[in-house]
Amino acid sequence: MLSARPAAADRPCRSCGSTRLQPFLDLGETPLADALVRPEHANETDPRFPLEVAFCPECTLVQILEDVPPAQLFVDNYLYFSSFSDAVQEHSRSHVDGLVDSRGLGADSLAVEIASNDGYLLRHFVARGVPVLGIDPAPTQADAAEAIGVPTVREFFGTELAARLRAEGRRADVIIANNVMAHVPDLNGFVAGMRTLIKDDGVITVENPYVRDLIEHREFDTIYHEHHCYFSCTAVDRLVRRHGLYLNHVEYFPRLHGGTLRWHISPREEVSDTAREYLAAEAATGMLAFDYYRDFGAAVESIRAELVALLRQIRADGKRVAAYGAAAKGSTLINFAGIGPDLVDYVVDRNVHKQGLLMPGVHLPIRDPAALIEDQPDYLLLLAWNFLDEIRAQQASYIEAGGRLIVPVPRPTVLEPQPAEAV
Ligand code: JHZ
Repeated sequence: MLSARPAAADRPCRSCGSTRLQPFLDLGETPLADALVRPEHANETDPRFPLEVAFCPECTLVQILEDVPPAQLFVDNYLYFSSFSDAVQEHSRSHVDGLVDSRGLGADSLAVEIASNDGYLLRHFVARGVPVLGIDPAPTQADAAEAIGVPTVREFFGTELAARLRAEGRRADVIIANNVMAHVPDLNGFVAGMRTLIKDDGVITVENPYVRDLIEHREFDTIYHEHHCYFSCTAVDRLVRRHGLYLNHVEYFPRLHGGTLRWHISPREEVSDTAREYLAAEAATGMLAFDYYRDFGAAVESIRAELVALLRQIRADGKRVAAYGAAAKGSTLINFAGIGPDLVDYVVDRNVHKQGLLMPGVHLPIRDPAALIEDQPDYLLLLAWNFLDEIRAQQASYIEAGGRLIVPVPRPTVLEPQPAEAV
């Protein structure tokens, strides 16, 4: 089951091909983070794959060294539905409104989204009368998208699909790629495909968590096999220039997925002051050199030790802990830290497709959040800490009844019951 992996020193950079990659974090062997387990397989051992992270000293891209075949990662039993977060819905709607208004999009335009999931974003173009095309190989999500009027090509995106669409006469005025560029093993093919599909005066917007937040806020749990790359502006700039595209503008959303950047990329070079400032700030912060990443592994080790000690103490005091969010990042956290049924009773998640299944690896059961009110565990470990505000609002009754939230990063903390700032 494990794929043969070249030694770190031999593995070429996913962007520039350099063979001088410098590893800085080893999370051991972890199960696939989104491969939730059916109860009938509870007694089986899930496949595990090495999870090691490295920095490229030539193009600055942070990346994992392992490749799991995409069909195994995203199609079989892939249960991530973008529409389950109100915050993501609102973020998408305002993004679409901004694009339609600023670019004057209308009935003759085409908006393409790569990894369109359940149509959570393209639906807003449809509502504004702009033709859309979704691209997503995950069948359940594509069915959901089609059901709300979002036509979806059920394939992985790359040079081949882009060339085919272009040959059919389809060119995009806007391409949106949210939380997908990190997911593709063939990064250069993905960017080359976007260049093929975008009109010469079009714009591509790409969103992804910012590697600076990952490092500075210790968000190590966002590392898993689906995420091949962890981007800075510098790495994106160098990547897209190789394909005749320019990083022209940058927006920052500090509360989305722990800190997200939106890069505006076009065939025409029109670099904004903001984009220049981001690039300059990355150089000034030291992000372009290995030293910036060197101590991250030690920081992650101390989070693991502190979290396990905290949970053991809670257990020793005779109290009970549940967890919130059967998120992919939750799987990295609990498997890396070895948090099993001895420390946490169960996980809750409002995605009905996940309820009744088991978390990968440690096999904690996933239940409806209603269980918290019936059961009132003393503590709730927030695996989906990126949705702290939203979850805290939903769980007001649990908190009023004495339940306490624990956030795991940037260091394990039991939150006070009164409203506080999100991580
Ligand atoms: P969530 C996902 O990662 C998947 P994950 C993907 N790999 C990616 O790149 C990142 O996002 C960016 C649930 N929930 O979104 C829904 C509630 O139960 O942080 C999810 O199962 N109640 C494509 O999986 C989970 O929590 C709620 O109120 O780490 C959150 O997972 C809300 C808001 C969410 O991402």
